[in-house]
Amino acid sequence: MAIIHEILESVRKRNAGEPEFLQAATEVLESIEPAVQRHKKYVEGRVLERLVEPERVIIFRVPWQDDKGQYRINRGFRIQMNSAIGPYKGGLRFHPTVNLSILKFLAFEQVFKNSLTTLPMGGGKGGSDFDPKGKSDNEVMRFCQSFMTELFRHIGPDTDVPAGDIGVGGREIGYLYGQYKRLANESTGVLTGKGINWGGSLIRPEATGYGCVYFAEEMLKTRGESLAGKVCTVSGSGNAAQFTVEKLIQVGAKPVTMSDSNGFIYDKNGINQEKLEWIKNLKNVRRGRIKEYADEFGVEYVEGQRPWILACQCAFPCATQNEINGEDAARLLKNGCYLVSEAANMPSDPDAIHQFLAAKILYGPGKAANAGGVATSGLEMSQNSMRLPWTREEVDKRLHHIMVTIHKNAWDTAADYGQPGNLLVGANIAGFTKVADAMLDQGLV
Ligand code: NDP
Ligand code: 2IT
Repeated sequence: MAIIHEILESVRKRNAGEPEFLQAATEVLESIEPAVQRHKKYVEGRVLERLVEPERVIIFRVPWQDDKGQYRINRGFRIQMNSAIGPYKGGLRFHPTVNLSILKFLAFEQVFKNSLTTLPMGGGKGGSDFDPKGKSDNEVMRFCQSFMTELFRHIGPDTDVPAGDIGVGGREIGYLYGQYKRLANESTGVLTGKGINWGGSLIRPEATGYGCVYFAEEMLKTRGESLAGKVCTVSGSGNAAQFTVEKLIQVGAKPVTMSDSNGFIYDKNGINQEKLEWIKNLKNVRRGRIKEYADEFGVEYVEGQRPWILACQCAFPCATQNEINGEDAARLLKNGCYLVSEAANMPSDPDAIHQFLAAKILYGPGKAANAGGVATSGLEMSQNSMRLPWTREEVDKRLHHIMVTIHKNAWDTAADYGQPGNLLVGANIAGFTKVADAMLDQGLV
């Protein structure tokens, strides 16, 4: 459709040097073409041009002092992408690779993902090029306090509610929340992923991984199958990966790999709950490297590679963007993989996605498959507003229901637009139309 290509051309010119943002914008805009063709109001209302322009971008200096007394300076960001259906909502990433392009891609994805959750949340993302690796708890605390000293004036429980992402887990949320509370002089649900004793929700730590496996089960159900007995490769060993593996174990699947940025371990007998607890301690407490698992349990460690070289039936990318390229995808398909459920954001590059869709395997795009994390953040916000916590079973039941609903919505929408089974098209169109209609209802904003 000419109009979409014109808009994308302009987006490329206006955002040159932002490859990740352009990748995300291109994928979404190209895939929603059937909806734009069917409903002229989106073109007339200039909705696409508005969607690719963040409502607000905040960039700030984060000065902090290391343990040696040296001054250090990092860059902080918050992208407030779209508030059409609720307060900005999305995680904070602390990683040396963080830049405007990466956070804009994540914020853009978040808008459609949050729309799919069925909860009233707009989209945002933030973070810093700060690297928590090798830093002491005190250094991380001083950094978080400085970061929040600027961010606090831009967020609030009804304005913008950050959470975790890569490099931001329970420890960081604690320090960020403590500083927000001092500055704002109020105890509100301004961050999610809080500790269970101070406003957090049960199941929030588990939610991204559990949700991604629930989504995979829904995909398999369309073929009359389940995860029981399936050999699964998993990348990453952080929050998303740990609880993906935990749920895979619970449903009787066989997770055989986990990784970090140095390499992956291959446990051909399957990672069991006991070994997973060891990994949780390694990664969340000792903050060590995944290689130590191979030494501890006498299994294979493959340095400098990702798990996609192995044969598996199902793959769960849980680390980072573009971690499955075209070559990886071809190898996965050749080795018999027929389900990819993305816990990470944009882990498959455009070539990989193209191959998955062409092969008609079960492909669950991140904004649908990993929406359980932010959905449970939404449930944390609900509990904070009620000042009443739900039980573990209650939150898990709601999470499961949301994942089933997202799958059904993406599945039905794909069929409605003539592309049955294409969950990428289904998720993008379903996420888009809700936000776009809200924007039109609210006038030129
Ligand atoms: P964590 O920081 O807990 O874990 C990240 C994991 O990914 C680590 O094992 C890390 O290895 C690895 N990793 C990070 N960057 C790279 C890289 N450039 N190359 C190779 N490996 C890398 O983060 P999460 O588990 O929270 O996040 C993982 C993915 O899930 C991200 O894409 C995130 O956006 C997505 N996600 C997270 C949600 C959440 O609620 N936390 C919700 C939805 C999606 P190393 O230690 O070596 O860096
Ligand atoms: O990518 C994501 O959805 C997250 N990192 C979780 C965001 C949130 O607000 O819980």
